[in-house]
Amino acid sequence: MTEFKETELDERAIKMAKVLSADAVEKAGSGHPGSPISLAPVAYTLYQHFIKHDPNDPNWEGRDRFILSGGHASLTQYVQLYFSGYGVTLDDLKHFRGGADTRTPGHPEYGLTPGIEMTTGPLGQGFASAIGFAYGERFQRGLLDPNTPKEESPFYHKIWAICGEGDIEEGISGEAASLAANQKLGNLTVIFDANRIQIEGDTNLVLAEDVLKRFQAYGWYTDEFSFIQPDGSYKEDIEGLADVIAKAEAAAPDQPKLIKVHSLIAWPTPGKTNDPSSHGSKLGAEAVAGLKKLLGYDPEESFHVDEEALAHARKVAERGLEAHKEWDEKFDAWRKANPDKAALYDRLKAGELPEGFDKAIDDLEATFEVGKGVATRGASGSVLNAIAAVMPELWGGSADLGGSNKTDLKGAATFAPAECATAQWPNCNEFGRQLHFGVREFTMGCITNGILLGSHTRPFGGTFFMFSDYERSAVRLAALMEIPNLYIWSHDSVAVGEDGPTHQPIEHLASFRAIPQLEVIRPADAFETAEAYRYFFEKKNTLPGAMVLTRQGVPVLAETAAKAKDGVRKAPTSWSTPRAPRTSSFWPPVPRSSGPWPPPRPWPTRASRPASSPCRPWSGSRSRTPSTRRPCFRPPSRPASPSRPAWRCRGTSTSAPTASPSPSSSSACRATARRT
Ligand SMILES: Cc1ncc(C[n+]2csc(CCOP(=O)(O)OP(=O)(O)O)c2C)c(N)n1
Repeated sequence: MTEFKETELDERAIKMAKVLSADAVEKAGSGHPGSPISLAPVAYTLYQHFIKHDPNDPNWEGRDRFILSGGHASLTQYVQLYFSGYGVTLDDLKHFRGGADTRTPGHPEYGLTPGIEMTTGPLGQGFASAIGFAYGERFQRGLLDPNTPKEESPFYHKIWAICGEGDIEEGISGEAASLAANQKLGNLTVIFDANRIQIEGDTNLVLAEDVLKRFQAYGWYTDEFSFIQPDGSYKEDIEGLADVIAKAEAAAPDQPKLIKVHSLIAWPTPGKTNDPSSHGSKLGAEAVAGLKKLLGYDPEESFHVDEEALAHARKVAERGLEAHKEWDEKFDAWRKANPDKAALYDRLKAGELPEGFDKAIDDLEATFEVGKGVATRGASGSVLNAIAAVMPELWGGSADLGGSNKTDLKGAATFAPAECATAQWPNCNEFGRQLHFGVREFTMGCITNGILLGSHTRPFGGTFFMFSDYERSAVRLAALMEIPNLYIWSHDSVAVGEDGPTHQPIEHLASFRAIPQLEVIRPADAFETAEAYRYFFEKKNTLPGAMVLTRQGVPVLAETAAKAKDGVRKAPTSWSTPRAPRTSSFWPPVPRSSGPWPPPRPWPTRASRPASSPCRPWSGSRSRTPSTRRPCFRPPSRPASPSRPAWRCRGTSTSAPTASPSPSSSSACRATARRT
């Protein structure tokens, strides 16, 4: 039982949340009103009673994190941010989906709106990244405050998420849920809004299994609560819901929790309740008027604010301030008792590198032998191990290809509870830094995104370049959010050997290079690999980077020893006479099974010189347009990049993107056009 008692003002605030959501979509002319209307009591209960937050300081270190996995229901969150006093205004609600200048876009965007922890919209990713947030919480606490019982540590916090059937149907949620249970992520609670409606209608057609049993099998704690009463009536009993959540929190400290809430989409909108049309279209004037009448609002008035109910809801900010003050005391005591850790925290928070970072790379480079054949994946592994020695915040692993990707950190404990230990990985520790994702590339991308968003630490994840396809959607989201995820993609070309065409990346380089704000880095040799890492970590621009690395040995070049340091970050490095540079799309060259090695280079026969351009955005060969709108709510460790392509082209008030290739009007399919 909780001490949470629903008052008349709570009830009025929930009604207002429903009406404002309906009005916002109606004014925008499009959007997703159904779930924000029926989820209003759930979100209100979480924001008012469970989530520890300080609306006056959205980046407060001690806050709980909330992720709305079904980003289409963004008004669910925007209205609570307005109620809580995050600085989201009534005007912002009136400009929902309002083009480039809106702070309330169709789907929540990280860095744009205070209180939004992550960009969501691609279903399933919020769920999976919430698990990454929980990874980040634990690892960061292990770095900074490992010996304090977790709930007493200033670095302990909880992760809350709301998801819908769409998230549950996506395989990514199941993949990630499996890991979450293994990891005993007891600070994660997900509310599953089971309204049994999605765009095409009743979910019974496509989601027939008992979801809670499935999650129990993963090892989750599960429970359910219904607003639909046995007699068919509907009661938004938020006290009952709060009891179920509180019971879960108390009963399962070491298990992630899934609470299924049976609801009716858009309840109580006349003609639209439990109707799929309410999912993604405006309700229409008649239905909105009907909703307002039912809830005691004037149907003629839009965006009416019940000031008394709003003032009541805003009191959550006072409670947040109190919680923050208490936390400050705890934090100050921790600082005094742990000056070294406090210095580490300050460095991580500022996004700075440790003192020995350059030396670690310099010392490693001093061991490289010019002329020797070294696979760049091997060089990458050496760099990771060298910098890991001075960067305790660096952690990562692979999707079951650690030995091949060279992502193993020598001597590191595995990030997993001790009871997960295996013959191969006996050293498991809840604060370990070696990650194992299983064969789950997409999960790896989502979890590392969550780690970056939820902590100040620096994760990396490896797989074969071929299987980066599985991870692509999370990579794209990292690029969109401008978070410096690090992908280590080895076996970069047709030269993967005997595995054959299923393992040969062909279009991958071009397709990943087409993702705006993803820095695809393909170093030519060991020196360029080391320098690419140096630059990736040292630059303040925090875009994600993909290291595309060879399986096979490639010669360590004398030229790069001298020039790679400047070369990776500037214009292409030249090896021969200064003619028009010609960047190689098939560099490094592929070793041939017979014939001389290295093979004769084709370039000198042409009127051009070879040049290495391991990362096109770094050498300035891809144009960027300045951002139309600066993100405003990011912690110092996650600054935005200085210039950004026009990802944010939405609505009518921005020009078309220029950073991404525009399809030719005459050839929707270029390959077909070329053939015909
Ligand atoms: C990966 C992905 N595929 C498709 C969509 C388009 N889409 C948006 S919402 C939705 C249906 C979601 O249903 P549900 O989670 O039940 O949401 P509710 O109807 O309860 O709002 C779909 C298919 C998407 N956003 N992400």
